[in-house]
This record gives sequence, structure tokens and C-alpha cells, in this order.
Amino acid sequence: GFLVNVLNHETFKKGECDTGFIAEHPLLFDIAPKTNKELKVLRYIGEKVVNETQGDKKEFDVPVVPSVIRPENLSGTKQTLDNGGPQALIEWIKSQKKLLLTDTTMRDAHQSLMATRVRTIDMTKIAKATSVLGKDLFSIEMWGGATFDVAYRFLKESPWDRLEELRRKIPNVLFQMLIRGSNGVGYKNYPDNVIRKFVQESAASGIDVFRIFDSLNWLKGMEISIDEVLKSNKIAEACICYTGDILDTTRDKYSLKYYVDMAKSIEKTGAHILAIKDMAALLKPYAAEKLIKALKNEVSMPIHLHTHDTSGNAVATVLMAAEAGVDIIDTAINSMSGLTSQPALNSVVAALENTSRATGLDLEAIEEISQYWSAVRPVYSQFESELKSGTTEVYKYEIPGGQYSNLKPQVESFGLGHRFKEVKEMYKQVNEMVGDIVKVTPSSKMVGDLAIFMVQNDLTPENIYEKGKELTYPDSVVSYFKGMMGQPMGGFPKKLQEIVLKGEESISCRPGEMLKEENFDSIAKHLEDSFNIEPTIKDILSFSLYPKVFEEYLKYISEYGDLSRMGSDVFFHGLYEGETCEVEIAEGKVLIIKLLEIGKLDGQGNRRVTFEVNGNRREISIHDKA
Ligand code: 3PY
Ligand code: ZN
Repeated sequence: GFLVNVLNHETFKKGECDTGFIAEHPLLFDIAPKTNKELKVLRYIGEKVVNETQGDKKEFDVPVVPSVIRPENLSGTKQTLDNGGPQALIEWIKSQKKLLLTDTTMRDAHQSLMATRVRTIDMTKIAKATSVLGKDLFSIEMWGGATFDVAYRFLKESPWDRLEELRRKIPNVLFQMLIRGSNGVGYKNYPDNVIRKFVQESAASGIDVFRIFDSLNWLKGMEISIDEVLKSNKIAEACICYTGDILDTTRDKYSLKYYVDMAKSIEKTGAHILAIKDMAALLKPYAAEKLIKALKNEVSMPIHLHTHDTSGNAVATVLMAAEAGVDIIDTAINSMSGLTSQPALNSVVAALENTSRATGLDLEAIEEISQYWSAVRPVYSQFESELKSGTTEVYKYEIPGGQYSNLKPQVESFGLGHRFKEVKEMYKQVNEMVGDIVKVTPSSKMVGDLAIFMVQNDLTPENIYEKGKELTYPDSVVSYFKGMMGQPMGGFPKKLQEIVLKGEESISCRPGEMLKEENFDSIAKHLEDSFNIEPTIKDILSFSLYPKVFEEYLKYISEYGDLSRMGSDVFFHGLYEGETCEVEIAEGKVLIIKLLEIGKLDGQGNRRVTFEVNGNRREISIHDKA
């Protein structure tokens, strides 16, 4: 199989060869990949087509990146913060009549719509255009929450590289991240020195606004993060997580007074901005008006509202909040908005044009960004939920947007797909059993885990105290009842706590006071010894947060290389026979790869996969796992 090599040879093309040509060029017969990097890329694509797609792939439109010219010294909210510090930014926010907008497309939108799978390359392609066409945004939420571990776990790329690359390409708009207080970007409490170092490194790498929350609205769980953000001279945005319904007077645990009191406590911490984090889309339009009005009267910090559109009511909620004087609103670019994602950015801009709260964003400009994302989205369709329209079911179940798109696959992984409705009903009942709590990562995961466990073991809120006595509960449930997620408002239900803990003690202090400091030097040594790398502090932090996930990532890239510059259609869907793609294997070094043939199964259970790489024929053998 050297014909392609012959046909593409420069000498052959020029017609300067005679009968000695083939004999004089032994390399023509060489069909093994030339470099290690090339081999790794071909092996990745080979594995994908042999063991996943069998070469079946539909055509995807190429997303059009709007061409823009960035004016010199384009300055925005980032410069207001960098030049004047947090106080200058806060004064600036307070002096604005317009409704300020955050664009969550690169974080919560895809976390809530497609299981957090959007890859860095799809963000960096549109980054420069976003910096110009979206220059009047207040901030871009593009980091934190689940994006950190998913980047390593499923996308095999470094979240730190994403942050730094986007920062280089968007120098003018504030970058915002979501941090789960003492749970960092993880699902459990971490030692204080991990949280502090993580905040420092995130700030140094480009994060300006830290949205900090505690999954039980327990202020102590946010203390360390707030303190470290203040020390870093960045913006501390502390959250009230919204749950229940302040319009429903029969549910009085989470009343207007509860939220106002919490806001006042937050103000005392020195945090700069107050966020209302409506992670489950429970804040109805008239409740938003009531809440924002009350908070505006009681605290002087700017207020930033975060909500989801699961019910279909979110734009109405945004407009009512705007009427009531909210300062900043979270929205997502239209083609990435709605349903479990944020309310539609472009629609809010349009709705407020020619009103006193007009946003100052250019509708035509952001429409171009929307078209880009609408072409990106189909590549990720396998990660989308089946939800096709808004549902008022959320008001009943109180399942957060990010969890909504993940719960179904999680339930299916337990073989309980056919009992999904039961699990959702149980989610509601479990919430009552564990004390009617705020549900957001990781407390929401705990409620979900227990709901699945109950359905799996045929437990009910009535029979659990007998039937569930001897059972071992999921880790998250044990951790919650031990106090390792913090303290829920109103305390733990004692009877349930006893059967879960089986005599083990629970704590009432801040978990960070009990956890041993992480030893960064010994992690560095471990990484050096085991993976032959010179670990950076970012590597050390990633290991501290997710030891197993980070190690698996390192192993993966040593086997397949850094695939972050491979197009997402190829990364997820491989190639079809005859298709050509370009993969950048290093800055400026591009391989033009064509899949020629997926060969027949041989006696060893392997298939020969034939490519053309930069005009040369290449063959590799891939084991067929089927
Ligand atoms: C997260 O913690 O990732 C969330 O988005 C919670 O709403
Ligand atoms: Zn959210």
C-alpha cells in the first residue's frame, strides 16, 4: 500500500522521476506513523472509529466565526477593576442605570444543557469575537462549577489552559467563576490551605469575580473563600441560594425574612456583591420582584441574579427583577439558553431596548455570536436531555438545572431508567426527610443519591427506620449527616441521622477546622516520581482536588497526547471513510488527516485502519473490542 506515497511525492508530482525513482526512495514503503505525536492522534481516531462509530458520522456545519477588528485599548469592566480596584468597580456598578449582563454560555449554559461537555477549542474560536461584539457585557462566566473536573475527566484537557487561553483572547471583560465555598470545585470539603491556594491561583490565572456559595446556605462554609478573594483584591460575590417559594405562605422555612437576614450577614463579611443563586429555577417573577425590592431596601451591595429557565418563566423573572432594581443578571447567548440553561441574553437585550434599563449591548453584534453557538451545538447533541419545553415540574421537585441533565443518566446507570419518575418523586420526599434543605452541589447530589438508593432498595420514608437500619448508605449521605458538608438550617433530623451514622459522631464545627492541611510538597514529589513531570502548582492543586481524575488524565495524555486542538466533531465522532480533518498537534504544526479505510477484522481481532497524513499513507492496527 504505497501508491499514495508515490502519487504524493514531490519528485513524482513534478514528473521528474524515472524507473529508478521507487528503488531510490525506500521511505515510500514506510507506512508507519512518523512521529510519536502523529501515532497518538491516529490511535485516538482509530480507536474512535473502530470501537465507537464504525465510521458512521453525519455532516456538521462548520461554525462561522464572525470576523472582527479589535480596536486598540478596547477597555471594559476588566480595566475598571484592574485600574481602580474592587471599590472602583462597585461604585461603577452602582452608578449604572442600565441592566448589566453576565454571559454564562461558557460555563453554566453548557453545564446545564449538555452535561458540561463544551471543549476549550469551541470557546477559544469565538473568544476574540466575544471580546469585541460583547464588549459591553459585565462579565463572562466561563470557569468553575463542574467545568473543572469534567475538563479533566471527560474532555482530557486542562481547565487551567482554558482559563489562560481565554484570558489572553478576552482582555477587556471580567471573568467570573463559580466556587462551592469550602467544597471548591469539588463535591466535598477541602482543607483550608487547598481552598486558599486554589483561589490565589485562579485569581492569578485570570478570574476576577468569584461567585461563592455554600450548598446549605451556611455562612461558615463560605468564610475561607471570601477571605482569600478579598486578600487577592478580586471581587467576592457571595450567594444566597434560593429555595422554596416566598409567595407561598404555607411554606415558611425559607421566608423573605430568612433571605433578608442572610443578606445582612453576608454584607458583614465584606463581600462586594450579593448574588441570588436560583439554581433550580424556583424564583417566580413576582417573587423576584418582592425579593429584590426587599433586599435593595436592606443592603447596599449590588445585587446579581442567577436563575435558570427550566419552567419557561425566567425572562419574566429577569424583567421583574430589573423593575425592582437588580443590578446584574445572568443570561446565556440565545442559541445556548432556555430550558435548564439561563434565560436568553439576546431576548433580554431586545426586551429592554428603549427603556430606562436598556443594556447597551448591540443586538446585531450578539446575534452573530448566537449563530456561532447554534452551529457548535449539534456536535454535542448526544449530551443533551430530552426536555423539549419548559416544565413547571421543577417547582415541585426543586432539582437544580445542572443536576437535571445529569440525573437521568445517573439513574439509568443504576438500571433504574424505567423508574425515573419514581426517583424524582423520591427526590422530593428525601428533601423533606433530610430536613427540607437547600439543594445545590453537593447537597443536591446527596439528595439525588439517597433518592436513587431508596428506590433501589424499595425504601419509603415510612419503612426506612426499620428496613433501612442495617443498610450502608451512599458516601454523600454519610458525609452530610456527619456534618462534613456543613450545618443545615434547623439542624439534622436525629432519627435518620442515627440510622445513617450507626454510632459514628457528627461534627458541628467547620469541617476545615478538622481537616489536616494538604502537603503540597509531598504531592509534588509523588507526581514527579509517578508521572515523570515537573508539576506546577496548578497540577498539585488539581491532584489535591481530584487525585484519581487527575492521575487518569495524565495517563490518558501520555497515551493519546494532548488532543485539545482537535476539532470537536472529530473528538466526539471520529471521521467517516474519505473524510479529511486538520489537527494541530502543537502550536502551528498541523496534520492533515484523511481516513481512507477501516479494514476487515483479522484473526487476532484487530482491524487495520488506513489514513493519509499530509499526503503520506499511514496504517495502524486497532483492536476491535466488540
Ligand atoms: C455547580 O455547583 O456546579 C452549580 O452550577 C450549582 O448550581
Ligand atoms: Zn446555575
